Amino acid sequence: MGAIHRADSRESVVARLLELLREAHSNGVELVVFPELTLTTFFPRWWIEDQDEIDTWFETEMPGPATRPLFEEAKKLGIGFHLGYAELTVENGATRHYNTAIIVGKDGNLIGKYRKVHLPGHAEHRADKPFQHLEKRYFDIGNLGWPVWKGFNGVVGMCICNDRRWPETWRVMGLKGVELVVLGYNTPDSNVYHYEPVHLRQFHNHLVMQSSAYQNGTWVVASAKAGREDGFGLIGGSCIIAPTGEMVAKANSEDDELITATVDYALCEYIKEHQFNFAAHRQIDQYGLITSRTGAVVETEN
Ligand code: CDV
Repeated sequence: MGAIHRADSRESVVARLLELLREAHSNGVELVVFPELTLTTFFPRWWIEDQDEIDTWFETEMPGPATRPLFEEAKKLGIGFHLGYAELTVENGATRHYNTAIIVGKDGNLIGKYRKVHLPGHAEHRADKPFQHLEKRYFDIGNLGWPVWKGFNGVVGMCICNDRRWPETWRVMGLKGVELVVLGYNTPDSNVYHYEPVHLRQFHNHLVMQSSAYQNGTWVVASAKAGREDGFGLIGGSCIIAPTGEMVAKANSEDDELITATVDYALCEYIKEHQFNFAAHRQIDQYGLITSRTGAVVETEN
């Protein structure tokens, strides 16, 4: 997806999604993957104090009035889709805000929902910075884990943006036999905390997804927002990665653009049965620290 500006309405974004959906359908596509927080600009870049204003970036129902045409058109065309959005809900009497994604099947029924676990950024206003990254202020930590579902002739899972940088995300789904991970991301073209060249940010983006695809024998479809939203750049670089770790399709524009690939699940088996045969080679009695310690502690033997 190209840029979505602060003033753009949900309806105007959905009109763009419908165009992509129709183009995908005419190309024989079965599943379309839209980005993280598809329906709005990447609002965590702004410090907003008024909770009512913050809540205007969130969806209280899915589908709602603005998104229903997308669900209806997808069902009519018999095409599935993945959509990232900001979710406002009430759980056990408490209001919750999640960075959420769903997969809808070709029959229009919900296949699954995921809520982002690894929220990046900070919660306080950093007035000295040219932009903010306030996911830790605006969202609650996802509480659904990393489920996988049968769908699209395989085993499908999701993660969202910063989740893709963490090996734990992928290994949990890998241990559930995932064959296709779909994800959306909004990666700013500069680091809010320190200088980092754009080429390095794009390199890391692809590096983590290609290595994770290989290490878990899964296809990855990664859908970015790109271009400049109200002057703030996003790296783009949407791509489709095979279980070998090889990239088989990549966006080359910063606008709305369809890229496609045919997913051959036999390639998952090739990796899962040989190099990354978990049952044959994993040594779980050696991995305890991974779930018992959060931060690194220097712990030498001498
Ligand atoms: N939306 C994100 O999660 N963005 C992060 C940035 C902050 C590093 C990312 O991993 O791309």
